[in-house]
Amino acid sequence: MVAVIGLWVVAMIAGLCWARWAVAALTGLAALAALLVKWPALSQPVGWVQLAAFVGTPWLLAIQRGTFERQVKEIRVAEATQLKALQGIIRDSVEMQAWIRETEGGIARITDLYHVTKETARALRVPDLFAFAVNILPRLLRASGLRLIDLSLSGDAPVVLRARQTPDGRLVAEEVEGILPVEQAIIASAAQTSGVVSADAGTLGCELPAGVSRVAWTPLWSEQTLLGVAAADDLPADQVETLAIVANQLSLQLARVHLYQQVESMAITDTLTGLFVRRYFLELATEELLRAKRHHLPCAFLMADLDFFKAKNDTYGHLTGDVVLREVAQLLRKNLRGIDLIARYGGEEFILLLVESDPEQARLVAERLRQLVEIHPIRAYDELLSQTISVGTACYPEDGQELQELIDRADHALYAAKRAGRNRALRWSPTSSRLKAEGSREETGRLEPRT
Ligand code: GH3
Ligand code: MG
Ligand code: MG
Repeated sequence: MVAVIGLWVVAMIAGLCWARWAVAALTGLAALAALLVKWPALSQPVGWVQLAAFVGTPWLLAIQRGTFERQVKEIRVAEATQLKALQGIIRDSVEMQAWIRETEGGIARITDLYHVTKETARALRVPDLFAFAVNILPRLLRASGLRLIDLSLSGDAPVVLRARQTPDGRLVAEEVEGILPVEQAIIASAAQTSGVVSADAGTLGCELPAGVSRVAWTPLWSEQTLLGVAAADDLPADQVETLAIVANQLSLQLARVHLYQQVESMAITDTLTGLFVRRYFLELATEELLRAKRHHLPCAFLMADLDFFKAKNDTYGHLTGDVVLREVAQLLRKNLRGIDLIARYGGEEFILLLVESDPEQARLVAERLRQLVEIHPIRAYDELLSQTISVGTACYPEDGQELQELIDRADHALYAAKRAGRNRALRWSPTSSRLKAEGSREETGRLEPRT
């Protein structure tokens, strides 16, 4: 009986362990042993029930264990699927974060570029353009210095604007006289390039500024015209593309500024003589007279008119007359100081403002200019001509206080010079104004008309 129970217990354990062959063998053995010891009594129906329970319980346990094993397996499979899905989600989210970071970087660059355009688009002059660029560019470029070379002034030397990095990372405009050898080398190579070039002292063949080991530069082209060059000192290699993008913006803005300056200069410059127009002269003279009043400084207004110019036109034609007019205008301008003003006031009449000049200085200048024109031979097409001018002068503060009054009096003095025989310079006096008044009355009676 003990063996029967022992076999049954082992069969139960095998059932627990889901060892189906062992359960079958052990329950078979246990049933056989039970039949041998005649337990249960199979003559009674209850005996069959007992035998069935005896043999069935290890199988029930085994079935339970099997179900449990299957469920565990299913759960593990589900877990593995979920884990895989989770890993996929984590990978996607990492990729998404990297993309967001990259997109944010791109947006920041586009925003900065937008700011470069917005800032520099306000500039109307090249120095303003550079100042605005210097303000915004440290956000885009990690350069230790910036240079903008303006090549627009045909004939004149290039204009170089420079900025250096301060220890706090800002770029600050730097004043250096003249063009440095590195800038000369950059200008020389710019016309042959179209993109960003980066070079050290050895490649450039000249010394670099102290503390600079490399310079990157790019020409600023507008269609077929080289407007200038943008250069960055010690620019990291990964920023070359950014410099190219910035340079693209700068060339657009530089072209716009040049166009603005051209239009502005056309509006204030007389096309035939290259002198200022009357309106612009009056604007500048108003300022200058105010300054003279503020600082108690003298100044003088000169009105100069070509003598018998109508006859020259009539004899040689208007084209020749134009050449004479232009020559006289240039002669007068070249023989004035840079601070003095000269403009074409009317047809063949010029107005001059001699800054900080007293009556004696004004007399000397007027006489010198008159003589210069008189002795200057003028080549106009096939003709070699001469020309004289008459000059009237009015001095501040002695001859008048207000701009129009001074101009009128210089004109009265000019009238007096014409009446006195032309080719002479006279200063205003009350007599000249009287003469002019009488002349005007006579002119209405058609005595001697004057321009
Ligand atoms: P005056 O000595 O009194 O000044 O005599 P004028 O002949 O110079 O003076 P007038 O006023 O009789 O003539 C001025 C002439 O200047 C008439 C006009 O045709 C000429 N003129 C004005 N503007 C121009 C110009 O742009 N080109 C040319 N070729 N002639 C001009
Ligand atoms: Mg004249
Ligand atoms: Mg005239």
